[in-house]
Amino acid sequence: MIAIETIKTTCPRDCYDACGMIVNKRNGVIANVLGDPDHHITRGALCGKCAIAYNGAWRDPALRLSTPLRRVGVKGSGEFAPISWDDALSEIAVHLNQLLAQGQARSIIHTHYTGTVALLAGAFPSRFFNRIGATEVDPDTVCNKAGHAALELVFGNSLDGFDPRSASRSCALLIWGANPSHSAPHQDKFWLKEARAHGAKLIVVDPIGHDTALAADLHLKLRPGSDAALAFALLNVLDARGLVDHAFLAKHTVGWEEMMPAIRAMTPARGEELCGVPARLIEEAALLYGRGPSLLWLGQGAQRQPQGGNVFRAVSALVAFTGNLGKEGAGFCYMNGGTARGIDMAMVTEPSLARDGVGSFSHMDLAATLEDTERARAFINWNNNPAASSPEQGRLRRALQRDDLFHVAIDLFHTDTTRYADIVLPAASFLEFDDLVLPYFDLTLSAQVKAGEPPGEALSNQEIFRRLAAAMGFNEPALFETDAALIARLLATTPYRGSFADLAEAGTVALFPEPRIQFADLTFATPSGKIELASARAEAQGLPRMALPEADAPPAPGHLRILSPASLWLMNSSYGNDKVIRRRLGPPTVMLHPEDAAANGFAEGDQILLANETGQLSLTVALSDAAQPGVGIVHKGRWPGTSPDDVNVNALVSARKSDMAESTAVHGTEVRLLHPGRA
Ligand SMILES: Nc1nc2c(c(=O)[nH]1)N[C@H]1C(S)=C(S)[C@@H](COP(=O)(O)OP(=O)(O)OC[C@H]3O[C@@H](n4cnc5c(=O)[nH]c(N)nc54)[C@H](O)[C@@H]3O)O[C@H]1N2
Ligand SMILES: Nc1nc2c(c(=O)[nH]1)N[C@H]1C(S)=C(S)[C@@H](COP(=O)(O)OP(=O)(O)OC[C@H]3O[C@@H](n4cnc5c(=O)[nH]c(N)nc54)[C@H](O)[C@@H]3O)O[C@H]1N2
Ligand code: SF4
Ligand SMILES: [Mo]
Repeated sequence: MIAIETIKTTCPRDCYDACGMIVNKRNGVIANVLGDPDHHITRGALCGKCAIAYNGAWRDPALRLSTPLRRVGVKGSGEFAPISWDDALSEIAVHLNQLLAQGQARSIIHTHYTGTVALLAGAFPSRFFNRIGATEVDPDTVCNKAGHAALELVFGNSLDGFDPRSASRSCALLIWGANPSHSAPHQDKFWLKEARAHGAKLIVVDPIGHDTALAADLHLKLRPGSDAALAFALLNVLDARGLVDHAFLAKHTVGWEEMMPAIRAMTPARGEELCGVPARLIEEAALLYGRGPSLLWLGQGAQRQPQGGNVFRAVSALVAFTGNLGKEGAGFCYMNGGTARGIDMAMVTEPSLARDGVGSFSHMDLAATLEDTERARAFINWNNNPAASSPEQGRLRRALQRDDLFHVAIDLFHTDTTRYADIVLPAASFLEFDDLVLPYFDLTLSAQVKAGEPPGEALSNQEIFRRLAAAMGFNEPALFETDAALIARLLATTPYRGSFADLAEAGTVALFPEPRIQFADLTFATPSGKIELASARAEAQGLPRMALPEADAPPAPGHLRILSPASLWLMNSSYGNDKVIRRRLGPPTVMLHPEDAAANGFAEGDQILLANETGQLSLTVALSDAAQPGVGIVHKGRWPGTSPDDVNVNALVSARKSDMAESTAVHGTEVRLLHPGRA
């Protein structure tokens, strides 16, 4: 008799879709992991990358870490020997307790991010780091912090987005600096198509002609970093065509009058000069969006520019000038946080454990900090792979070679980062324990359900830090709270009235029967209680009082702006070790516009060397009209160790910060194009 069992669970990766999944088990063993045909987003198939990796590398016992390891070779050599959990945890505890006894808690640096964004596995370990008073590398600074900071200035909240279900009432969807065809494949395939079938026009603002942009009604293929100028040009048209909602401005905003001179000066013709977008398209886009109600999806690409904060302040002014808020079919979304669903992340992270506070610095300063023997004595990374994902790759890896930096890495796999660790701890994957997932696009709630046993002795992040807390001799109950107890407490704070077992059966539940109206009461957590288009708070932070109508200068001849957005086949650097994924990826390429390639003497398939003061990277040339002159595309996330010169695109990315919140300016990276033989 074959025993068949089916378990519903949820993909907890850093992805807009939060897919529902079906795990089929045969005789107690996972046979396959599929998309849930009944899930409202997924409707059957997982994305290509997860369909491969969750049935490949993530369940491959030969690739998964299954026991704690201690380094036996030189740092970076990748030579390790298995040790017991007791030995591993007591060695870590001895090191950390020594630093605490010396008053050096802040020199314990930890970094974490997107391995899983489920509530417990993504955040519970912060309790431990709060308790010891360690220094956290501010995770959002490598991804989206400039955008958060900008939206907080303008609206008082960056984590309250539209409810995607409201799109059925919208006349236009404006997608600004996101690529759903890669980063939200199911929203692309279903949500966008259905909104358009209901009559919404789709406008995409992106320097790349990606699949979502090509399918749009209008694609504004602007120069990278010229978004603020484009936003002002759109506002110019709205003003000239009488599409500004003056009643809304008067009642719910402050500072709009101060923007008017710059708006009146940014004619579509001037916009075309600065952004490279034909004036006619600027006119058409403004008319479509301005008619409303319209939704604005603020992706994460545009705010990863050197002036990304300014860009977000300028673009979000479109919402205010057209009164696209507080009503059906209108709004903007960067991402949806927990508050509207009753979840307070402090319940998971327990900041009150930090009796003497904690430290924090920008991810852009990671390499410089790890080089510093005073500021960094121990380094713990969990849920991330900085040797692949972080800027200043060469410098970072040299810092990781420091013999006097005690490094613990926690991962499912041996990565480019674990190579440098003193102790490697094996983590259980999301298929191997229960958790809660709070999707960040939809306003739903999902269960992550244990479907199988972890390989060997691997443990969930939560369990690792509970055991480490015990090894350190701590006794605060919050450090030992069980998963079941915390899940039950969290569930009780949401509008959902079932138990975890009920949720596990359902998979995903809607928490609001009707589409939630974003900012329904039109009150804002800003000092004035209104949308702040001009802001004294910004001035106090040393920022301009309001958004400026600026555009970055295009690169000099012989130089390229490199964009390194989400790859179709990778999730950040995850899956880069899956052999099927690697076949799909092919050799590492830079996508060039045919005009650029011809002007610089390159043809399809040629080898090319990209170089700047931070580093260099050799790649194969791929020609595509998706690029534009002056812009090269190198998707993020390949494993350096799988590339011929042992680096990926982050070898070229400097520690430059954007204008707000010390956040990444990765899409502002400029390089020279060189012929390898002649370099
Ligand atoms: N050039 C360039 N670089 C970028 C970006 C870019 O646009 N361009 N984007 C940036 C962005 S947006 C982000 S968010 C960062 C992301 O960077 P990271 O957060 O470092 O993401 P990954 O590289 O995928 O690393 C996640 C690691 O967690 C591991 N993991 C998975 N599940 C678990 C688990 O349950 N427990 C533990 N302990 N580990 C687990 C995975 O195996 C993987 O090694 O990268 C940034 N880097
Ligand atoms: N397949 C896949 N999906 C992913 C990820 C992945 O690595 N792979 N990563 C996940 C993570 S951590 C994140 S943060 C999200 C990110 O997903 P998105 O929000 O889609 O962000 P990105 O992929 O970084 O970039 C989106 C777009 O921004 C554009 N862009 C770059 N510079 C500019 C500019 O100056 N102006 C404008 N208007 N656009 C610009 C790029 O061309 C790109 O098409 O995706 C998540 N989903
Ligand atoms: S990464 Fe995104 S698209 Fe892929 S399975 Fe997970 S939630 Fe779905
Ligand atoms: Mo991200």
